Amino acid sequence: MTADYGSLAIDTDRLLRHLAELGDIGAIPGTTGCARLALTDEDKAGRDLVLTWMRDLGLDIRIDGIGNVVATMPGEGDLAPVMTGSHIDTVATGGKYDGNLGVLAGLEVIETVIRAGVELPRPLAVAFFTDEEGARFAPDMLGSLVYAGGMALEGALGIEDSDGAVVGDELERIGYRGTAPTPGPTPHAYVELHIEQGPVLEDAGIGIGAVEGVQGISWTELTLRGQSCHAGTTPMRMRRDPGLVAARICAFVNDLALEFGGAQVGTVGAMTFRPNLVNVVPSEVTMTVDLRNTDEVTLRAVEARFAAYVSDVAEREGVDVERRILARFEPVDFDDRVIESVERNARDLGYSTRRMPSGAGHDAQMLSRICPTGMVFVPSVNGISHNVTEYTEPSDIEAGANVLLRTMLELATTEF
Ligand code: HGY
Ligand code: MN
Ligand code: MN
Repeated sequence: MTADYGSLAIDTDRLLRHLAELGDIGAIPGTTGCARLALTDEDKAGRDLVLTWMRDLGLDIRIDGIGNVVATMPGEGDLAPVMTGSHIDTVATGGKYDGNLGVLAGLEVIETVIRAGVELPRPLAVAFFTDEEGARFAPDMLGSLVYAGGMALEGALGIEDSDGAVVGDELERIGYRGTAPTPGPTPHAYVELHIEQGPVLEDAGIGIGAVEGVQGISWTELTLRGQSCHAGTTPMRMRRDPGLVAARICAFVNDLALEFGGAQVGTVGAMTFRPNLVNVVPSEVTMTVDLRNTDEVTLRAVEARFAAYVSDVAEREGVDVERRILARFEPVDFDDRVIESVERNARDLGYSTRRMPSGAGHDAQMLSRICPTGMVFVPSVNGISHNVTEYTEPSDIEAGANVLLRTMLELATTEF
């Protein structure tokens, strides 16, 4: 039987104010979106603001070598905290909720507990992890991967973006290359609130997702090299056109996902032609391919089909291929005890709930390597995310944050 916290609830207006204030940093003019790519000046400004709120609560702050920030309720004893958190970096066309909601709702939970004077056997902590999006520095979930011991700090610090900027230098530049060691301390448990970013909860009219796990992710960068030549004088039979190969690959990725069906998705999100001129057959094309599936065996079969097709179509067109793996994470299953806690607390609070996998990657998938982990989802309006129109209703935000509060309190009094 879980302790009775009566009517303890978060302060919804305070949380909405924090979301709006953070969303104003990197705001994209004329839209409701924001752009705070990892380790940019905008990311720094967002970090500084959230750190101010953490310090205002008197939390113990820990910044590690990859720039992860963990804020823990002060107190005696050295029991591992129940941790929550997410990320505050965004994609270039981001919304105000992806990642931000998990960090600010975590902060709100801690402020609610402190103000209510709730005594707990172990502290609560809230974190924001560096470069969750992977949109500037791949792989995604970089900070939480290092925190969980999945990547050595030295390797992470050397990662470059497409302009040659280096993670370690950018962390120095924005003042977030911390001294706390990595991997980070193992939490007692980790639970993350996040917008669903897809249509499932909204379509089902359900308010709370008890997330079972995260699907596998496979990111590949292809560099296709042919021969630039005159668009007017060069007969088609003479061409070695990487643009044609890229276009065929783009169509194939879509057809492959439809052929496998089920959870399979495939995306070509970035493509750069060089020299990118109207009257020049391109010499080189760089493109990215994102493949995901909830099942590892199926994902590997899809990757094999994709790799074989790329080799075949490039050879037919006399184009050379260079491949670079940007990210590869197997599907993860969350801890049943945490999933059940999310479900129980959602029901106790009167919310509808269902179990579901996550289509998006999350820091929770890295924390699940080191401690009992789960997630709480709330609906995305029109199932849209990674888009400036991303939106979640205040009532759903309130519901998600209160389920997070109750789940964290329960985990704090649960021995695993
Ligand atoms: O790519 C993802 O799923 C996450 O948004 N980083
Ligand atoms: Mn996210
Ligand atoms: Mn995202």
